[in-house]
Amino acid sequence: MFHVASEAEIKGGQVTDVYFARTVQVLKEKDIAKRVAMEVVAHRLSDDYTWAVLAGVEEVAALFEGQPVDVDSLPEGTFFYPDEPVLVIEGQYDDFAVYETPLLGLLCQASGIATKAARCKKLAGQRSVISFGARRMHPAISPMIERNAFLGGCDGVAVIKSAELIGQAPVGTMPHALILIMGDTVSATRAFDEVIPRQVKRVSLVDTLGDERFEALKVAQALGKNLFGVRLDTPISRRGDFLKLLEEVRWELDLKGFKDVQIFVSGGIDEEQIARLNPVANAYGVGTAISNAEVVDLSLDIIEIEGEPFAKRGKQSGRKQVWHCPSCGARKTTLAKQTPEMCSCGGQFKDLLRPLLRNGKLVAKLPKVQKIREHVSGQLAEVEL
Ligand code: PCP
Repeated sequence: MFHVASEAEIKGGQVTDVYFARTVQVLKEKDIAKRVAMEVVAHRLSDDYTWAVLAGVEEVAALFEGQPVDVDSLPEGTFFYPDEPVLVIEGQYDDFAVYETPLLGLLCQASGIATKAARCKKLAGQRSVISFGARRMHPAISPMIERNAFLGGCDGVAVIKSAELIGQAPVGTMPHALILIMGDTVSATRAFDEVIPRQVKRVSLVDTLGDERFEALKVAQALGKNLFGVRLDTPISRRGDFLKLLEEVRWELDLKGFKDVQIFVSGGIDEEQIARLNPVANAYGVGTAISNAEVVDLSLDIIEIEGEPFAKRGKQSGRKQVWHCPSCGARKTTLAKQTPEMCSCGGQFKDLLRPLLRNGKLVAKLPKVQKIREHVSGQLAEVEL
């Protein structure tokens, strides 16, 4: 029905670029079986990003479970920098060659989404950032998109299936359709308040039929204490200076005693908008900017053959380790068998690349997505954008 690969097809190595399958054919035909080590690295990050968030590791573990390979990885949610190996895989090349395509697909997209979510959350600070972008992408991957938006920093996700995957309640306000069908904002908001379970915050959409300022006052007067907030998704043709519009709505709500009513904005929200609207906005619905985030340009390359360092031009050969100083945040990449001296700050470097699978058996305890989100948020507090 849908043009997507099944889990069995992905695990079965069918989602691969044909030249990998042909390479395996050649090696088998020529009876060449080489044990190699390969590493996943981003040699550059998009735009002016200095760091990225590694995501997709849980799915990579699922991809290689049962395969005769050893995999080491940075823990999911770990921040990484250009030229740092984030994952290393070792085995007989023709045993896992076809998995390069899904491996990179799982890491590149998930890390792009998690990184963008983290950047948006860094800018929004305590203000909520809700993932609203599933409708911009193929529904088969909505849970993946929103899981990584959540671990990257989003405070909630909109899609029911995604929320189930991360063990959270889905977050949503109301669509324009409800107001159009009910005929006006107050009747729609009242109906929502009468029908929807109490624990769901009442956020009324106030840009459908009339001026946001007057619509916001009407629903505030209609619902009183039951109204948690108003959402402005003002059409571009009417948006003008959106900050000025938000300030006006805030002013009138406060003037009429509705100081607690929160202002939620959505529609074309990205980092720049968040930085600009923060003085008034209390929460953001971010769609395309996160769900369609630029992928992280990760590549997988051979660094050792039969234990001997060997790599293509432009690539440093040999197995490496990534070190982090918990005291000052300094990073170091060394050959795997080397241990760095003490950090110049006096701190002790800690190794970050850890065993994930041994001969296809999971040897790492995979953290819950909430734990990964906390790991991200801890690092986010230590870095600048
Ligand atoms: C959209 C809907 C999405 C938001 C905007 C994402 O509003 O609420 O979640 O937008 P973005 O991709 O630009 O960030 P409408 O399509 O106007 O929708 P609705 O009436 O469904 O709220």
